[in-house]
Amino acid sequence: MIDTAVHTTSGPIGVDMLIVGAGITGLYQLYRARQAGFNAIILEAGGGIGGTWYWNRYPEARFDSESYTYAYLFSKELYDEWRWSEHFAGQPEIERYLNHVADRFDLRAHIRLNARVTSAVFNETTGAYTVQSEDGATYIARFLVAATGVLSVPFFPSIPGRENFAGQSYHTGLWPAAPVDFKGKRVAVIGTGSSGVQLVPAIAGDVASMTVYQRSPNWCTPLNNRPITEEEQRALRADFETIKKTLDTSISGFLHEPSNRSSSEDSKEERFAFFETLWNSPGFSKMTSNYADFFFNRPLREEFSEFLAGKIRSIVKDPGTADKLIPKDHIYAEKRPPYATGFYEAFNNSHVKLVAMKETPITRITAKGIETTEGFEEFDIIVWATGFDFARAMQRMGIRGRRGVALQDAWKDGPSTFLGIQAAGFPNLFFPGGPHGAAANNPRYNGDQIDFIMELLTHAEQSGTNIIEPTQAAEDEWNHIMVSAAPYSPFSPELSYYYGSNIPGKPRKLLLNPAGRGVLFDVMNASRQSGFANFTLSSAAADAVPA
Ligand code: N01
Repeated sequence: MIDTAVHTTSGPIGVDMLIVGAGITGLYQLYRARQAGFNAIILEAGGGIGGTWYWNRYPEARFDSESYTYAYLFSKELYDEWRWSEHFAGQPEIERYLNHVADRFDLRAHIRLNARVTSAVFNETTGAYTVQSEDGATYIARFLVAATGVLSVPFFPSIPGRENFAGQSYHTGLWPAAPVDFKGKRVAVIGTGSSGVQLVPAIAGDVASMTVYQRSPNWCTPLNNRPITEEEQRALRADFETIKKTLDTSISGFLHEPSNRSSSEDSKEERFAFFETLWNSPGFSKMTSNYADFFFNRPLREEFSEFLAGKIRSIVKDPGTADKLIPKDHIYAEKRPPYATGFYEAFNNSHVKLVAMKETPITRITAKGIETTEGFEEFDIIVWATGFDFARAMQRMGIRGRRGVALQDAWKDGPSTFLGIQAAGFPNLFFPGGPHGAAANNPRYNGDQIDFIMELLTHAEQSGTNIIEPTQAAEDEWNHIMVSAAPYSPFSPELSYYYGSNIPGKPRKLLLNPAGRGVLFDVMNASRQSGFANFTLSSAAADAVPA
């Protein structure tokens, strides 16, 4: 095998596994592959390690899953030696952690930065992919893993004149490495999803003025972040095995205590008292520790939304602004809720203004600022917090499978997968962390998928085969499970980006795994027990792949 870390010739580079993306998923895949003896490398488009946590470096970007539940659990030594400073770590700390992991496990030498993949074409004879990257290199990879994430293609809405703005403009998902100076600047923020609501309070104290352009309000609740105390640090270490077991097995992939109480056991007054406890509890526990019937009881979610509307009115001093910040088009959990600190409070500053775009839409952007149906405002900086084209990245890197079929054509009506890890017609392509995989705390699900992929590769190797592809029947069955479970998901097909609804012209299809982790585990276990019978395993000619 060629050691890609020191390879200098100009010919194609042969590798066992080429992983695209040096985010949380890609790094774990690289670790597992190298541990199993594969000659594996990562190609990463960015100039540093971290994936999402490299690109999204806007002020106050941070986890909204607890740091120790989002981080790796594969090494007790790593877990023991890394001390998260806060329950929900900020981007700089997360980036440091991922760089530490790369160094700690000798991964860095096998990662090529600034190497965006431009094409990856399957060769039917060799069973390998020919992969080209923007830096001019060509690779021949027996296995191709797209660890490209679901929130990695930033979306800019097509607002007339967007490109004419002469001031500074930034997308939260493409934030520059050099800090942006907001001091004394007139700033527009467009978008109030998780990114926008984190950024707005973070810069409110610096800016001369800020106008937040909100198309639809979101149900934003407090993150309730705080430093991890010494006592908690000790407990986190002492309880590693229990914590790991819970995170490895729980449906949500969180540590939050699920409630076994039904809402019907309480009076409305008692329910509101419980909601108050949830309001003061960390991150996603507003969902995961809510009443046991929360996801099956729409009136309960309407009541929770009523409680939240009361909270918004109590925080925001101007009743007109408060009313605009209360969602009318959806109830809690129909869209992925953001968790932030001080978002609503920011509007109590006289220099922070809200524009409700449904009442006063943006008509155009000029060199100097933004025009709405109500007037024009000049800005020095526009921040686009307008989200992502979910699960799109792997369809934009020129993947072609059997008979030269492009993945983006095969998936023109939406992704079709088996276990959210492979697609028929694209042998030896794996995409942990892609569509149909996760339904809650992402790294936990993505890790489950990678562990399964490694078992599958080992099984193939032991059986003397090297071309792996799910059967069409297995894929059809998994798609059927996804489609049948989708109506039970709380997310709105019309409003949630999980259905692709934020991208004009994108097919509406639930891109998560609505059946959840339990079903993912069940189907994976059945596959293992059957000797991976839902995959077709075959062999390329022994000398077909360059050594
Ligand atoms: O993107 P979003 P995001 N004109 O799609 C608006 C993760 N994340 O980057 O709701 C004007 O949620 C759009 O309006 P509407 C997390 O999974 C995690 O904020 O479509 N506005 C919305 O307000 C999150 O869910 C953290 O009407 C337009 C906003 O832009 C995901 O990333 C932090 C528009 C986009 O919101 C995405 O979050 C940050 C238009 N034409 C992100 N088009 C953590 O804390 C869209 N918008 C871990």
